[in-house]
Amino acid sequence: MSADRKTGTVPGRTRAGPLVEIVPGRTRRTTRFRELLLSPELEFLLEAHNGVSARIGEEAGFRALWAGGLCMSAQFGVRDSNEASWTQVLEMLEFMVDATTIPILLDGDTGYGNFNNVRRLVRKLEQRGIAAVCIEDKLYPKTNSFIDGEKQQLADIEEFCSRIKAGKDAQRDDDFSIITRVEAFIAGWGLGEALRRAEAYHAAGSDGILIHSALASPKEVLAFKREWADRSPVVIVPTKYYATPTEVFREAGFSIAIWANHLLRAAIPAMQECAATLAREQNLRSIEDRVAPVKEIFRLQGASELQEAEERYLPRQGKESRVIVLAASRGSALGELTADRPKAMVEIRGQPLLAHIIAAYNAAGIKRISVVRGYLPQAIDLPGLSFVDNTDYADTGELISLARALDADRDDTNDLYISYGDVIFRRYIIDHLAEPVDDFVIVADTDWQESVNRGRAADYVSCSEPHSRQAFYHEIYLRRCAEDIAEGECHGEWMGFLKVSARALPRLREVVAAMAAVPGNRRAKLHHLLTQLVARGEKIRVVYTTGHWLDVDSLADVLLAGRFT
Ligand code: SPV
Ligand code: MG
Repeated sequence: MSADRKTGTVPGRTRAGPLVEIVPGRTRRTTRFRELLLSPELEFLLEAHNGVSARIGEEAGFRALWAGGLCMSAQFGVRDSNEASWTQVLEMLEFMVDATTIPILLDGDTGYGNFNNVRRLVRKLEQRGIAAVCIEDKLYPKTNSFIDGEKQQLADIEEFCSRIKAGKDAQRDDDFSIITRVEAFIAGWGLGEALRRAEAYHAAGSDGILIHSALASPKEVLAFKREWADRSPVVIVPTKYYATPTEVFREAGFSIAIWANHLLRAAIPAMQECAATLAREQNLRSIEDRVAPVKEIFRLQGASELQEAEERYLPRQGKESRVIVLAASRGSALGELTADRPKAMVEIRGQPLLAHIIAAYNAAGIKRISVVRGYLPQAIDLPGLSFVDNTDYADTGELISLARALDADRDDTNDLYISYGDVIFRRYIIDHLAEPVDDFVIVADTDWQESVNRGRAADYVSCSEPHSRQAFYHEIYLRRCAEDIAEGECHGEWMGFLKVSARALPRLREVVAAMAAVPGNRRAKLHHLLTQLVARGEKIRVVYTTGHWLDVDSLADVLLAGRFT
């Protein structure tokens, strides 16, 4: 194709204005479309009708797309007769532009009205990042060219030229293209009418001619091209003359061939077959290998980009935190109540104790919960949990249970909460734990005298400062946690919760593994772990609170828990 054909405005020149699509480091889509239109090579446009088909077209290597009226209306389930409003088309175009980086040529039908509608259309297309529009010389509402073409009325030439001129005057980006589609052959006219019209449209400012034909042979479009020569680029839609070798189009010097409806036509038999199979067989087995995996949908949607963005933008805390609930022991003190289930499954107000614990964590947005089972593991069967079994539960303590749970899940990307399976609590306690950003956080009950008065075994804490009104604003750290802290040094009762930041998890693993390796620690409890962490120089932040939790150790506790609200 000779350089003479390269008419049109100078690529790259842009009228100033806020509406021009500017992507840093990349040529504008309008400019890239114009380059394709003016290129001496035969270029190809693929039909796309929504965001995902547009992305598939781009991935296949197409350098531009055809947003065809036939397929866009068909995917809405309506006819190619302007039944979908132009703004509905515009909405879909926006998804297509967002899903791609390549230029899109809109099949703008007749321009949806007269000159005034065309200029508004052009403005809106530029705003949405569409590179070019094609308008055809028919009347609104149009009918598809392959339906009773001969009955279709062509537009008055002058009136159609006014649509072209108004569109060209309206564009702000000089590289936006308006292709004009000559429907003379479709409407049963001859070459003379086609050329007369093309000439007028060219003079009115059209950037290229789409010459359409419904014949099974390319003879009309080839005849047109011979006469038209290189006055402006010529675009074809070979749907009906599909058997023509592409070389013929190349040799004839066409600018662009549009594969105008093939993605939708490919999808239709695939969908029909899938629907019929499922209706017939009422199961998914036979279809699974013939449909795209769900992962492929995620990929086409760009799901991984969102995951990366979530990492960057969303606060991590609490989001994907996980919990280890230590629930291996039987709770022999509960007698008959634990004959057929471990303590964590004893019912409190109609629900297993463990269900109350899970509900509290779920309410705080934490759903990754793993439970260490020991005594009668099968009895712990609540949904949505993962399980770790400590088969040595009878002669090991909580430290070993924790060590097993840490070994079972080595994901250290999120904060970890460690909890007992026999402690119920008000939900806000989790918020107290979650708030400080320290590596280790525990909650201590200032009402520790209550446990002393009841004569029960408890883990007491001695801290850097006792609870007081002034201390509310201070950062308080653990000094010691044990069952036998002298009254003068005791500041609270440890409630059994420990939060460990993702950052500190490798250090926790190290300490737990080192302790678990010592035979004398087989029955070690978590307060031994806290003491060891402090001994190693870790700072364990203490948050004081009062009441609103219950350690279920005895039958009396079960009764008390039943009244716990
Ligand atoms: C379209 O794809 O909507 C077209 C081409 O306009 S045709 O259906 O051949 O008219
Ligand atoms: Mg169309």
